[in-house]
Amino acid sequence: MELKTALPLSQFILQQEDQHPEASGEFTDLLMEIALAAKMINRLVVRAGLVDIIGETGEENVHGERVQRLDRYAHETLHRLLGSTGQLAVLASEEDEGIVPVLQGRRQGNYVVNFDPLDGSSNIGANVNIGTIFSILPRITREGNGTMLDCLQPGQRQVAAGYVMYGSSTMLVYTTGSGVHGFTYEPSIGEFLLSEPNIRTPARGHIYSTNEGNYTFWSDEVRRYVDWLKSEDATNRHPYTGRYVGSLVADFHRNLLYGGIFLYPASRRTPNGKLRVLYEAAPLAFVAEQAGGAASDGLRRIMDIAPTSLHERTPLFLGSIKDVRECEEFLQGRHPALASPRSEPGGGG
Ligand code: P6P
Repeated sequence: MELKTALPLSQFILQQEDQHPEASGEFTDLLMEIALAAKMINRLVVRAGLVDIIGETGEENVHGERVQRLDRYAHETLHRLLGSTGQLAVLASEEDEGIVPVLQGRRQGNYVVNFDPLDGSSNIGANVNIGTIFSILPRITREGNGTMLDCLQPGQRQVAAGYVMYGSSTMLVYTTGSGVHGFTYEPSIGEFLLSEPNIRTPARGHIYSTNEGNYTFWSDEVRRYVDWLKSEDATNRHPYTGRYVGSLVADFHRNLLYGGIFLYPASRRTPNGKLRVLYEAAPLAFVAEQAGGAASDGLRRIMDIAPTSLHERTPLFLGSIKDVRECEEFLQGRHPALASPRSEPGGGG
C-alpha cells in the first residue's frame, strides 16, 4: 500500500490498526502518549541553552552517572503520561533502580514499557542529538500490580519499540512488527508527520561506529575486526568510514538510513558491554530487524537474550545484516580473512 507522507502520526496509527485488527487499540494509546511526552521533552531540549534546565541535579542514578535535570524531567514526564493511561501494569526506566509502578489508583493494564528517558544526556550541553528509547511488552502476570517478571522479557516478546531523536529536526521512529516508520515533528502544528515510511536499512554499509578510545581494552577478536574494516582493500570497499557521535540514538539512526555497523563491545573496562538490554539494545534490535538489519551480542541474537536484571548490560553489534554477520564471524574466529597473516591485531587488517 503506497503510504502518503505528511500523514499525522495519529491517523497513521489508526490506518495501521485497520490493517491489523488483531492489534488491540491499547498500545495505540501508549504510542500516542509517548508522542505527547516527546513533544513536551522536545520543547525543553530545543531551549536547553536558554532556560535553566541544563546542568546536574546533584544526584546520581543507579549507574553512578550524574543525573542531568532534563533526564529527570524526561523520566517524570514519561512516567506521568504512560502511568496514567490505565494500559500499563508496570514500567522500568534507566533512571530508577527498581520497577516503576503505575500512578496510584490507576487501573492495571495489559502492557509494560521499559524506557531510557533521555539517552546520551551527557551531550545535552553541547547541543548534540539525544534520544528517548522505548520498548512495549505484553504483561506476563495475570492481575494486580505488575512485577519485575513483566519487565524481564526477551526482546522477541516486544509488541512495539522505537525511539525519539531530539535535534535540529526531532523524529519519532517506531515499529509494531509491521515495518519501521519515521515521523518528523512539525512544531508549528504540534504534530509528528510521516516522513520516512517503511524504512529499510542497506544490507551492507560502509560506516563503522565505535569508541576507538577503548581499543586497548578490547579483545583481540574485536581489534582484528575493526582493523580489517580500516584496512585498504578495494574489493570490499575498505577502509570503511568512521562515524561516532557518542549518542546511541544519533549513531543508530544515521546507520539505519545509510547502512553500517554500530559496535559497543565488551572490554576490560566494561566486561559485559556498556549498553543495557531492556531499554537500549532490545528496542533498537527490534527496529533494526524490522528494517532488514540485525543485532547481536557477538554470539546470540539480541532479541533472544532473556535478561535477569533490569539494568543488565550486553555487548552490542547492530546495523546492516551483512556487516553484523561478518563481525560475528570475526568474533567467533571463523572469518576467511583471519587466515591472512595480516590479520593480527594492529597489523593493519
Ligand atoms: P562512550 C551515552 O552515554 C551512551 O549511553 C550511549 O548513548 C552511547 O552510545 C554510549 O553511551 C557512548 O559511550 O563510552 O563511547 O562515551
